[in-house]
Amino acid sequence: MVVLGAGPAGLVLGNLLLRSGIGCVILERATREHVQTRARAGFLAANTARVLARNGLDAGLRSRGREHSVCEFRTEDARFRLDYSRLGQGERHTVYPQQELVTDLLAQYLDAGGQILFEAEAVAVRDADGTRPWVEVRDADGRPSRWDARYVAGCDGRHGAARRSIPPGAVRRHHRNHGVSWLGVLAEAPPSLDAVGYALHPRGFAGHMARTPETTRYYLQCAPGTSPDAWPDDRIWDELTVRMRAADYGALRHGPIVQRAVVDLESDVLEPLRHGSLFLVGDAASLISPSAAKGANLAVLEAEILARALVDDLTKADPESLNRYSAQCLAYIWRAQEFSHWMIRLLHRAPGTDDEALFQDQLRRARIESLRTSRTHQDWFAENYVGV
Ligand code: RFL
Repeated sequence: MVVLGAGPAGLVLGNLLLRSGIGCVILERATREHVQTRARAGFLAANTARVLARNGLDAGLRSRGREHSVCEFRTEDARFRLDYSRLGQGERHTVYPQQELVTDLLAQYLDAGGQILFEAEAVAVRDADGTRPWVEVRDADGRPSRWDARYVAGCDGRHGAARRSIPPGAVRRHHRNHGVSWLGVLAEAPPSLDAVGYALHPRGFAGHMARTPETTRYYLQCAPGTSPDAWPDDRIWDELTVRMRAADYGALRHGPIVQRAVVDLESDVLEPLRHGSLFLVGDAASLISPSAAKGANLAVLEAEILARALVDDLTKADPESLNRYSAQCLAYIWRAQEFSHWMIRLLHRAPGTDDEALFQDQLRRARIESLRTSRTHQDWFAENYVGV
């Protein structure tokens, strides 16, 4: 078995295959240092914690993750908080930076004797439509090599080799650019509030998400095509202060901005998630906008589903679960996409001032008001917000 990519998807899959005695190698384009320090997700759903726990992969999460269950909305009209551990299914998030999860998963994989090659870039997956696929690989010095397998798992993200290797027309790609961009920054500053903050302001959306007691992720809606360099630290803090209404609700805790990037809010889903002997997992299967913090959670869930199916196929000659893999994961993916799409329309004004934009904006305000006042709506929100 060849697994492309050492993100959450590839490392969960690698650990589970190894434990079941299935020979596998993980091929990772980046260095070990890079994958262990790449700051991305932080909010892990209750189901993700359960998947990691039942597979004995949650030691770090249990000791260093922090439970989280409150979000605070700051709107043109009001401020309100929802404690989602008291709503819906009563579940919480665990805040645990993705790079720490990746570090834990990698250490467990290596301790168990797992094989991984860093700086090994998959160039293409060949012969995936047959039963003897192989991966063309290039190392950091450009030297080629070849890895043969019974199956290949594409856990190499949206721009990886797995997606590129699928012939045109073999798989359908549903794609949507939501026309909204966020400047995402990581601040070396303690969180400013004890909740996820969603600020809806005439100047655009601003978001606040704790990562660790010393670091906080903030988001600022910005014009599509904006360069992150146009946002020096002072401008970021000034804009966050205005949009988060710090004058009314409490000052923000400042610190140096150590990472800044502009993210276009986009969604895509490939269908099916399989081409012959090649399976797509995590961001390679579906890209989901960060508006609802679902990407890493889906990656972990899909990796577990695929691992179980591969074990059935390879050790019991039972291909049924593998044949169901795509449909089973797509059901979760589309539900997450639907909620994430709903979040985008909750958090952003429609661009423009024409009749349609004004109409959409009144709908958005009604949506927020319903969320503020309706227990039924809050239960629905909580169930989808923390679930996958
Ligand atoms: P990853 O983590 O991108 O890992 C893919 C790995 O594949 C390697 N690779 C290759 N290796 C070999 N050959 C090639 N040709 C290769 N091409 C790529 C890469 O180097 C990398 O190591 O994918 P995976 O495992 O599917 O995991 C997906 C998650 O990383 C992603 O969905 C989340 O980070 C999304 N996300 C969030 N998800 C959550 O569940 N909760 C959150 O709070 C959350 N916050 C976020 C996020 C994503 C963000 N960005 C990137 C927009 C916050 C941000 C800012």
